[in-house]
Amino acid sequence: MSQVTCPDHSECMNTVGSYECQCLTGFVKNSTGLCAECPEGTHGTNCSSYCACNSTNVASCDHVNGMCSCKAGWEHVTCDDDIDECNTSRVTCPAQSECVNTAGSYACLCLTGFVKNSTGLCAECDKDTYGTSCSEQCNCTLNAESCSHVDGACVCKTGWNGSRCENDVNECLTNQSSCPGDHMICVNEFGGFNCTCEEGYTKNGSNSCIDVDECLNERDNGCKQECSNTIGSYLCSCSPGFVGSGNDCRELTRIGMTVEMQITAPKAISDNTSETYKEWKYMAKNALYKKLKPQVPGLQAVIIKSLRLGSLVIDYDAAIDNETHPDAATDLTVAVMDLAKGQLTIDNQTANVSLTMNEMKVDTTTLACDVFKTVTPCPAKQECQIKDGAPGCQALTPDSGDQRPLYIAGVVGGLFVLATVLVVIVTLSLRRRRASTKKASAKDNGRDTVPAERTFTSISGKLQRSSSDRAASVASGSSLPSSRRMWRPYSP
Ligand SMILES: [Ca+2]
Ligand SMILES: [Ca+2]
Repeated sequence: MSQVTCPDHSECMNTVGSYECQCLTGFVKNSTGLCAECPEGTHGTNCSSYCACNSTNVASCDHVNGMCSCKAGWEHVTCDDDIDECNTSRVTCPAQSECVNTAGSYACLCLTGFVKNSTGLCAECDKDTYGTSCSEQCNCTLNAESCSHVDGACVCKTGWNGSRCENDVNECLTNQSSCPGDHMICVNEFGGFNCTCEEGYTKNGSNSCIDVDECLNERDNGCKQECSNTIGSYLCSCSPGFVGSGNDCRELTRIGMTVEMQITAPKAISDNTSETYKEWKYMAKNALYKKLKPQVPGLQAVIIKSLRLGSLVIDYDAAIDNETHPDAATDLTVAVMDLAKGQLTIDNQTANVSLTMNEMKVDTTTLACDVFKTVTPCPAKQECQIKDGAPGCQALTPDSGDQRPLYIAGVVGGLFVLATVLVVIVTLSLRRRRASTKKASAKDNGRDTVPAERTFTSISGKLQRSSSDRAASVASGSSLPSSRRMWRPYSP
């Protein structure tokens, strides 16, 4: 009996009276009678079962037993479940990226603020972009130091704020200690601030201000005469010999005089640059000022011009204010005459004073008006006279100086008349004499000219009296008698 052979993928099954070639599980008879593998999606005996696999996610369905082989990324019996690769150790994303699971797969996405570069790695956004894939444009102003590559936040440079760094910070308001030094002033500036000094102060290093000595440089002060520095400012004052305040200075009348005293002064005062000289100058000034001032309210200053040895010689000016003290010249005259008669104390040494003014030695015999004239000349139509015991300028009386031309005319006229009368008298006398001589012939020629001589004698007598009047009045220092004034034009 011959052996029956069934085609591939089939097996022989004995039947009553015959046999049958039945397809194996997973195969089915096709139109040619051969067994072919189950069509896709079916399995089992005669491929009568449908695969239960997810058709999308399945790679293949076993045609015998219907088991699903899943595509990558999917799992479980029917391949319905996505595999979260990010949770497995199989996946490692590069730096600055994160793993993102997807249906059936995963992706490594760059973190916000990073973007994939040509090598596939994630690089930080350039300075002007930010956000996911660096797709946003930064909106900061130029005052920003940087723009966050993640969220675009502007990081401001020092001195600026605001979301776009568009606002200047006023450091002078926000930070009281911006300029901590004394006398410093905070000045706000765009993007910063500056510390300057108050007026009258200057920077000393970066953190302090010191006073400016405006007096050191003429450009820094407006003083016309003296300048003295003060903390934060300066003061103008008048030089010695001037009076007033600030720059309103008026020149004083200065009267020079020399005082000599027999006291012992150190030899060092012969060097006028020495400290001793300065010290003695100061003492001399104070001594003279204290001596004179009580008598001379108009005395504004004693200005020492020089000190000399011998034993001590002080050249100085007394500066008086005639304008506000009309009696200053009179007061000074009296005070100087008192000083010349009195004593002075310098350096605890008291001695008699020898005083010289304008080469005139002032002593007990000196006339007050002579001292006064040295102190101040009288204005026109006035002259020095003693009134109430003190010298001063007094207006000339109406019959004196201002009438002088009239008096000159009067005197000249008077003399002319007198001379004419004399000539007439002499002429008449001569004629009479000649006549009587003729009449008397040679009998009597002894007549003299006594009347004429007597007249001349009386004129020269008047002249002599006038000169002695003048001498007497000069000696007494009193006002001159009118006779002196009358004759003055003819005095040698
Ligand atoms: Ca600022
Ligand atoms: Ca100053």
